[in-house]
Amino acid sequence: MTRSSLLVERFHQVTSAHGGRTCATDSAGSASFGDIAAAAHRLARALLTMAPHQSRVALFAPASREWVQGFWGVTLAGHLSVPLVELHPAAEHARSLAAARVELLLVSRELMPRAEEAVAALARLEPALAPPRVLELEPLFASEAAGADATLALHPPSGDTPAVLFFTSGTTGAPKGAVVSHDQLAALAALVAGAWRVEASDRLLHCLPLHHTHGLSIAFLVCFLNGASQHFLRRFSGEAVWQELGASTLFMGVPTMHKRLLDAFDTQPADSRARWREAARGLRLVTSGSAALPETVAWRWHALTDQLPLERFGMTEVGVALSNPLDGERRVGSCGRVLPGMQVRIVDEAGREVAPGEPGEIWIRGPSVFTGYDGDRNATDAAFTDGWFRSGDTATWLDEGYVKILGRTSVDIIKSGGYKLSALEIEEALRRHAEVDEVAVVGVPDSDWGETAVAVFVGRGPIEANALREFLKQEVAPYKIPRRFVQVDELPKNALGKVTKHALRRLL
Ligand code: MLC
Ligand code: AMP
Repeated sequence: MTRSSLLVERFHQVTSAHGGRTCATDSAGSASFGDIAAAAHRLARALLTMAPHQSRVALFAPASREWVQGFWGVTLAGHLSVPLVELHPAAEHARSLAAARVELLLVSRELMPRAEEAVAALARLEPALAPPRVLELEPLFASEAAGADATLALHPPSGDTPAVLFFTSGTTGAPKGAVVSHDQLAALAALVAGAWRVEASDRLLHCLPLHHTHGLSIAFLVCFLNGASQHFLRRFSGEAVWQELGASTLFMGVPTMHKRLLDAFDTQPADSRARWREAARGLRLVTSGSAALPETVAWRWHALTDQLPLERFGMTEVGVALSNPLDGERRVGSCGRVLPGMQVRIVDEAGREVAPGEPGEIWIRGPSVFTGYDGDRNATDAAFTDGWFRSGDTATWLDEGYVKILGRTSVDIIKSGGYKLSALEIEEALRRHAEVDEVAVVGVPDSDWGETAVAVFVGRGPIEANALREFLKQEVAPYKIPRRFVQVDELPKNALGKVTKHALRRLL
């Protein structure tokens, strides 16, 4: 028999040990661990009264105390959380609701009009699908919700219960739903907190989106489950981060954020620079992940604070596999060494370990590796070999066990500002435009975003880039919209008629 959830066990330990201490703050106020626990229990009981069995619950709230309470309410009820974000247009929300077969949609009051648009878009997309029941979040925390059974006992779910479904871009067009269980999240939080010594004395400045592993598992859960407090910024802004940094001990970001912070710093007058420098120097730890940290950015942080950011390598399906050490050598240009508790191989095409200095694909095994792609057994089976998750990243061993990431093996995966984009998903969206005949999306290097997506297309007539941009705004998340559109007479193809993306990339 599977034991009960370590995630829920840890939640109870932390909320009782730190009940009166601040857990989460946002621009509107503050909540203690005790406040969060009380609200989450009320929500869980209301949810279980409405949906007694493992249900799929989408959470649509800004990064805030309410989001934290909503997440734990769904988790304590043993339901599966499907985190949605404000950034996405109704059409993308509708596709997520349909793909995840969401039964309940929990919405913060202010986002209710957006949720209604999403449900209307869902009805157009899949008229035969039963729409989710839409519930306003706030009344469910405030008191026992109407009809909820206040005496309902909350039994901890088992450790293998699915906890979160993350949509992640793949090489097959539509995003896949990666499902992570209670114990996998608990394992990730324990491994990372151990390596970075995250403790109750820490305060994280949280400005990452909560629909991905970095913001939800690596930042939010690692801190929450270790009694650290966190301040939520609704969205990243260099100015707002600098203002809050002085009261924080931890900052976790993607390389684009680090670069923007340094660029903002450089434009300040001397007195602000002095204050900001002091704030940055007061941080215990700055981490970077989700994309390669440019060496220039790492050294600029060092010049400012005498500390290098701690770079680590993670993945939705994996958690964190490699990390530079907290105390030892933080090596610029490397993601560090295998995180204790995880296993990593770098292999050639035949699955044989490569020698140090040789390139190969990273394969990963460990307690935080995900359960599988939702409802897609074939894709899940195809992602593993002998229990090892094949990452799709090319890397090489440096000396002393350090690893360097060299890039993605697939030309169809683009990493822009830390978001993973599928070229095929963007191409499919563009093909829905009546005037687009053929299209190929490729990633090109960019000093701010790491990489950006460029759409090269053949039109049925001349098409303005702005028309395509406006069209895509209704279809996909804004960060998936290519930053450049190039109209051509024809796309380069091989003898089989397939677009040669490597050749195309060289032309841009
Ligand atoms: C925003 N835009 C982007 C973009 N982010 N375009 C391409 N790539 C991106 N990443 C668009 C905006 O919609 C806007 O379009 C224009 O660019 C300028 O926006 P901005 O206001 O300057 O950007 P901002 O909204 O501030 O976003 C920048 C950012 C954001 C860096 C804060 O991209 C971000 O939050 N990135 C983090 C992604 C993340 O958390 N990844 C983790 C995945 S998990 P317009 O049309 O309005 O001009 C993972 C595992 C692991 O990878 O190891 O961590
Ligand atoms: P995601 O699928 O959005 O979780 O993104 C995971 C991917 O981000 C990995 O497969 C890598 O391609 C990339 N990534 C994460 N951390 C790093 C890093 N430190 N350096 C280079 N690439 C990274």
